Amino acid sequence: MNFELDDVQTLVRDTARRFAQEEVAPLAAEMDKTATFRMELVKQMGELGFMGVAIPEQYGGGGMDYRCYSIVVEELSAVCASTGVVVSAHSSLCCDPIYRFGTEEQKKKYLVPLASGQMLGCLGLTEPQAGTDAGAVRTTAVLDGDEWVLNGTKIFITNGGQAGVAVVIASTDRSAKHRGLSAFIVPADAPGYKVAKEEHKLGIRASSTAELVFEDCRIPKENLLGRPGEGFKIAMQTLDGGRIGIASQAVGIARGAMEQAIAYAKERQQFGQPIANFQAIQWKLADMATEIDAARLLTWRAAWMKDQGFKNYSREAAMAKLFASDVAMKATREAVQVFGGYGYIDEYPVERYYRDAKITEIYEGTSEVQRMVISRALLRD
Ligand code: COS
Repeated sequence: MNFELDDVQTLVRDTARRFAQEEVAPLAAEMDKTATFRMELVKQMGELGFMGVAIPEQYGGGGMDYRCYSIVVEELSAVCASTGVVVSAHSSLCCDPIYRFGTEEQKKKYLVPLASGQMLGCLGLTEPQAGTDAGAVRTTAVLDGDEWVLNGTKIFITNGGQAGVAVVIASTDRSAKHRGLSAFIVPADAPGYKVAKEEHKLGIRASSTAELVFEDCRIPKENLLGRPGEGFKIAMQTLDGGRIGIASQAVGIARGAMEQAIAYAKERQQFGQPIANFQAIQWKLADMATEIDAARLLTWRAAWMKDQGFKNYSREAAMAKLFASDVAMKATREAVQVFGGYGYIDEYPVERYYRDAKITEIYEGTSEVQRMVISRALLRD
């Protein structure tokens, strides 16, 4: 693995950084306050290739590698974690499984508009009783003639309120438990598809987190993704990739908070001098920078493995997410501390970073799940 960015990766980083600072940063506080995502950003990001960074150009994507994807999510999250997760959930959880497991027809019909940013995608996996125990999905899919009929409820679905397409995991054989789960491509305009509720959240408030209800929801027979019974493996492999996206988001949140803290420490005067002159502040910044670099290296290693076509990179993706989310929590907590009282009010953005960081320890597998994945790999090898 090369530590230096190549020409394409450098261009992607510079473009994403400029876009984040010029187009996203001015909207971030308002989107957080009103808990609404500005959908025009999706269109703009689609034009830049950011809605399908690692999807080949023939399917509407940017045709770049997974490291570029990680860079884009980091840059967006450094100014707005909500925008970071909109891109990450869309790319990793919806575009990626369709690209990897879809037929040529499915890719043409669904992946092209998704990866080019014409519409947003989501993954419907979690249910009220199937969170960490993802194999306990109760939503059912029954074949009726030329159509699958879906019934059930999905909760905490990132992008759920705005998605045009959902990849949905449902049971086609209850007796087979997780081996009876299958994956489906469900367009949001399918009859019986309903966005039932939007959640009000502590952080990433601009990104939609919705409950989706399927009531005799009918989709064509050919919208089965992969083979019947492959749904759990598709979901797990999809989450392996998704965890690289969330690790990248966590790195971005941590870096954004550190940059705010550095700027403030240079400008804030106490005892007749900038607080950056005090060792208590310097050490906080030094620890943040070191941990952020370590988190990014873990994240890029997992991205590199995915790019190289490693069959199994679950452990490395889990390590990256576990470590990076912890770094995001620490860095944002310390950034608020550098700001003192000003860090606790919404005059400065660090309080938003602090609220946004928490979810990285929860979604796409809690930190406890990441430890399960890592320790199982250690004990199996
Ligand atoms: N890739 C491919 N296959 C995988 C896999 C992976 N990363 N992880 C597990 N599998 C396979 C196993 O090989 C096993 O296959 P067989 O049925 O052929 O034996 C099967 O899936 C079941 O695996 P396991 O026994 O490890 O599953 P568990 O029920 O113990 O669950 C955890 C494992 C908890 C790690 C898993 O359910 C998980 O990741 N949960 C969190 C889900 C999550 O992140 N939700 C957030 C959603 S936000 S979109």
